[in-house]
Amino acid sequence: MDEEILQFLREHSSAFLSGEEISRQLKVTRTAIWKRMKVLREMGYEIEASTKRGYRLIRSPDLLSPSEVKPILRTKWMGKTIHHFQTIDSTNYKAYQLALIGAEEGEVVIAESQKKGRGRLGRHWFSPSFLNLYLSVILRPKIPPQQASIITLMAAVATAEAIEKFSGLKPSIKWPNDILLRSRKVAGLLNEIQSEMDQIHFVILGIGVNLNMDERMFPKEIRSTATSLKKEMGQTISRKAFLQSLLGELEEWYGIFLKEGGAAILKAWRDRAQIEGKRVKVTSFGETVAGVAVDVDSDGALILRTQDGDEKRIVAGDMEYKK
Ligand code: BTX
Repeated sequence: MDEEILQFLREHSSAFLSGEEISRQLKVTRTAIWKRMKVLREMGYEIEASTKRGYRLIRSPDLLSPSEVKPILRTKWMGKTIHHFQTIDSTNYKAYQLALIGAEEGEVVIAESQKKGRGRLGRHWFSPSFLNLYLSVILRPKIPPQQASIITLMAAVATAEAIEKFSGLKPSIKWPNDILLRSRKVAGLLNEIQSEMDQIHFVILGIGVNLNMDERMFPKEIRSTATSLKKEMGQTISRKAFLQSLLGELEEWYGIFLKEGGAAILKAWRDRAQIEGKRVKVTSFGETVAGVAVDVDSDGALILRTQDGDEKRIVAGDMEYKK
């Protein structure tokens, strides 16, 4: 009902709308409208109320609800359906459940906060309210599961491009899927797939971007390794505007993948990551290996030359650069 009230107020933003008119249109009591207005104000909507004339919308908060986001989206199909939550366990989990019951390609789940934001390998993604972006996109590419990692690389490239176009700063990608500004993590990606032997059913692209967190807001344990766009740009970020940019880039890069194949994605990923020749340490399944990074292959695996000159292929893990 809140979305309907807002839609109605927006359509008449230059005039007052009486409570009676709204309650007639939405077929609810005036008391119910009054209660919803109170809730909307608590959410940050500035609504002028006059006993004689009714209600008027003065200003909207930077919320990521469909009624705020849809009018500014420039995508053709991505984000046409947005499932928006004030708070949720994890947008990835929700998107997965929706995909299982038939949600379509391009449907998006957004939350203002996550109680159990998920990182890779069961780790936690810090997801406080109203500051950042927590997003999961459902894709249904007709590709075999072996090619799924290229979709992860694609999402990393699209996120880095969105950050660059939005801020003018130059983010880099750190294997496997961290997006860094000045060597600090500004965004993380967690992609999950559901497939059978030779066909993917769906991919969930989970993306978290730190937008408006100040340094003191980060938990101590990640304060020196994480950053936000606000911190890097020195100004408050419009989350709506950033979301518009991110969905635009995701749609474009996914289109490039479908049209030109994985090679175009891999090239863009390599340009961003500049991994070749870097001295690194990788922890994978409890084992730590040091060496020089050679490349990332089309499956997203890291190729490492170890101190004994052997080449190792590492499919999953955490990488650190060595000085
Ligand atoms: P990751 O495992 O590479 O990174 C998780 C690690 O990053 C944590 O262990 C912690 O050290 C650090 N960290 C936690 N929160 C933050 C943060 N906000 N900023 C910077 N560093 C942090 C990365 O996993 C994948 C993250 C994906 C998050 C999105 S949000 C939308 C979607 N839904 C969901 O549950 N997860 C994804």
